[in-house]
Amino acid sequence: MSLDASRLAPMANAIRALSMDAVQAANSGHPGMPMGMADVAAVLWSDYIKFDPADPKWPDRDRFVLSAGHGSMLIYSLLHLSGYARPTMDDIRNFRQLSSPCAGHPENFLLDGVECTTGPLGQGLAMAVGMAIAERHLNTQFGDDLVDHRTWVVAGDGCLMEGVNHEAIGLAGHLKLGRLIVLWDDNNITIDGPAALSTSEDIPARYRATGWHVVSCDGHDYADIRRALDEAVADDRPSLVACKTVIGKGAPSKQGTSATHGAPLGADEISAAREVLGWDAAPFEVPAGILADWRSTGDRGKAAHGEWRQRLEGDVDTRAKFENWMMGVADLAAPALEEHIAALAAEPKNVASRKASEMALGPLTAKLPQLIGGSADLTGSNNTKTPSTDPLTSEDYSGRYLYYGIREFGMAAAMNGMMLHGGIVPYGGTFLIFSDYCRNAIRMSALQQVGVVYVMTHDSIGLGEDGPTHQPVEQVMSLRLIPNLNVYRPADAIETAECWALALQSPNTPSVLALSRQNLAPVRGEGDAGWSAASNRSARGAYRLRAATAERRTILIATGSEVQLAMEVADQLEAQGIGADVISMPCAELFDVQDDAYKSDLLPDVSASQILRVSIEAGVTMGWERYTTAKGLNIGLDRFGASAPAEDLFERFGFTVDAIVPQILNKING
Ligand SMILES: Cc1ncc(C[n+]2csc(CCOP(=O)(O)OP(=O)(O)O)c2C)c(N)n1
Ligand SMILES: [Mg+2]
Repeated sequence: MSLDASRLAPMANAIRALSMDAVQAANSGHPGMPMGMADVAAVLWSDYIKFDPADPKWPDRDRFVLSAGHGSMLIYSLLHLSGYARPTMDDIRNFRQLSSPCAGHPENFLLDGVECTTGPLGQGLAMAVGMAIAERHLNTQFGDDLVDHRTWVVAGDGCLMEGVNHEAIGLAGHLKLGRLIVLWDDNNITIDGPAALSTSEDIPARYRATGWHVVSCDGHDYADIRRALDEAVADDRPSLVACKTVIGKGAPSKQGTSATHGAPLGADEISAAREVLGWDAAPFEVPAGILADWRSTGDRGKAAHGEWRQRLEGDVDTRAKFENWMMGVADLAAPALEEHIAALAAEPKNVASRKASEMALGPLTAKLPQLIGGSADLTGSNNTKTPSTDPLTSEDYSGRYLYYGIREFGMAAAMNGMMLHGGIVPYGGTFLIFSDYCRNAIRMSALQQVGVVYVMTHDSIGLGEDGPTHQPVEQVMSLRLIPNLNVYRPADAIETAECWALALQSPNTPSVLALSRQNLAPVRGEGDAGWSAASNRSARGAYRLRAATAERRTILIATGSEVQLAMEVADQLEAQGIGADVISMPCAELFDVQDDAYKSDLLPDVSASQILRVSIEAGVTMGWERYTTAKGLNIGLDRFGASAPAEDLFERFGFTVDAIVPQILNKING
């Protein structure tokens, strides 16, 4: 609709006023960024971005990511002003309070229109890369008629300075994601002061070097903003639009300084700003004419949405395919694995769990087109590629396998973005040790409730010769600390398939599959012939793999590669007349939410002198007391590993029957 400056300026000032007033009322927050980017946002909303406030989840909407999440009042203002049902003005009045969905930083699960949770700088942009990949991929399935949208990002100096930015833009440039447009709030200010305190980087040169188109504009000149956005839209490379802005624009004595970054402006400065901006409406009031202009920004998208619906409904087959696709894979994962598990039950396999994962991925990727795999340059080690997943490249976005390069953090964030986009269920691999490289993105999967799957192989000293830099010791347990993350450590090929089914059955909970490099003897098979989702023994997180024959004196709880060891320890104990249960615990989180009856059946509430509980896991012991009690025995590794063949390391660090049995006997007899 191309409003002129006389209409756009008051629209931008509405953002400024709401931002100043909400931060002042909350007595905390960040007014500077929304005030600085208000003009750019007004142009973007009124002339470019495609959205329909009446249906915030319309699949073909443009995605808007506020990567500079501290400026959350920008997106709350935009959503409210343009007519989304929430946030209401009351929600905004209660910015940062428990009663309001207007949290300190934007949270995807609190408000429609917030496409992803942002605040950890850099990750919004990195997730947007995933969204842009998802858009191009789905376009190959459904064509321009149904999938044809852009991804817009507002990013600050911080987002561009973070290391993950390098990974994200490298991937985006390589994949030529031309519908990704980053609006950089180029204000030369960060918290500590002028950006020059810490950087002298030529950012446009860096972006150009990675295959991006770069254009800059005066972020307070509407015509110039339009010129730059038009250029960005027209270019078939991803675009960085450097919007030269003044942080806190409109606050007369504080604008242009870091004083506006993260603190209320104060009553005096706010009333002076009202003067400067010519804004005489009371706090949390927007004059009707200005509000009407804002409300009309959704008209373009509303019309486009109507036409889109007609196209969708005009073709019965496409519609069915589209709707089925968008339903996800939760109900389809276990059935897709039935034959595979039946075959394993008939003929148990002695394979590494990473190999078992590949074997499960065969039927999964063949039957579930929503699955998109990948690896951070460890495809052959992570066993993540299957015959159904051809590479997704800039020449052919229809592929289903991403060569992420050595970009673990970028990969994890991109996976979050893909899943948040919808229509895609991503899994991606790296060595478990490098979960720490992408840990905050794993945490963001959990916080945002997106069920991506991390395929993390080489899960213990069992990887052998690569040595302690590569041997996870604390990683499995430390990942268990993250809420809403399921950490699976399967014991054999059947458990691995079961864990894959469970991972895909939880679209709102991400999963880490911790998988072995070394072969694992099968512990399952018998009794698994008629396997179905209902008989998934891993579903309760832990189960009695074997019951004591002699009088039960001990319960051995083990995970992954140590389950087979626990079975051998039990054999020895039984030979000495000491009854031992073996519990396989592929997922502690799932066990923790079982009912008391189930838990106390597995772990009866009796004293350690009656039944000793023992944990066996080739990682730190801290945390295992939760299951073994203070009187129990925890077999683990509370130091770094070493470089040697796996068998030598297990021997050296006491993961042998001969080393474990005497400790149990001592405890029982002691
Ligand atoms: C990963 C991460 N590190 C640190 C912070 C804390 N933080 C929030 S905003 C900010 C400064 C960002 O500067 P810039 O992006 O230029 O924002 P502006 O001050 O211009 O609004 C910092 C360090 C964060 N949110 N995320
Ligand atoms: Mg800045």
